[in-house]
Amino acid sequence: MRKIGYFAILLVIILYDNSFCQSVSASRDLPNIYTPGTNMSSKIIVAVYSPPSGLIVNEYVPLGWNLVSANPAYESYDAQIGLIKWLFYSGSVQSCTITYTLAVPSSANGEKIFTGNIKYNNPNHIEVPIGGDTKVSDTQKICIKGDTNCDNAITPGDALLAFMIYLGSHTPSGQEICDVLCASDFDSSGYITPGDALCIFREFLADPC
Ligand SMILES: [Ca+2]
Ligand SMILES: [Ca+2]
Repeated sequence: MRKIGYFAILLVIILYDNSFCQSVSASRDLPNIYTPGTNMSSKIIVAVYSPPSGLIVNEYVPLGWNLVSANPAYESYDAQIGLIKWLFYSGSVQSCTITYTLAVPSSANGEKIFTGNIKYNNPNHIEVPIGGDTKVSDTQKICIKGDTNCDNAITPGDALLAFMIYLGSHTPSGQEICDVLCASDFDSSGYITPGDALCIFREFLADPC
């Protein structure tokens, strides 16, 4: 009897889990840098795990950055709010890479933000943000491994800052003069971990990892 009870609980967990399982995800891939007065291409990688009947992809690009081309073709483009919309339905809802090109104004400078979301029914309405890159800048920030606070010296404070970023108790604002996330990921693993913080501290001690 107890086994049946466990089985029932397990079944409920599986069903509950499946009902919240995301069947589509999307991730943006921006270049590292943009050049004012030229075209810039961006990608949205759409992964479909279980195809819904329809899918809307909304991408908000910086205002004044006009759309030059898109593949696959977009459904609508509103330059006033910088919204490009793609619509996929029935057989066309499948994993794909959307590529689009924008004309960067010659007056553009600083950091520019990209946001977006995907919408579909599964069977309830689901809206999730497009993940991946959200920012592009006209200048590439310098990354000195371990110098997380951009002061050109490696100190215990840098190790602490990397550890705080790992804990989520500090989020770089993007206004820093160096690339803080790159500096914090000491071993270039793609993740900021306590090991990175430790290696930064050992770098300060002149006892490198
Ligand atoms: Ca420092
Ligand atoms: Ca790392």
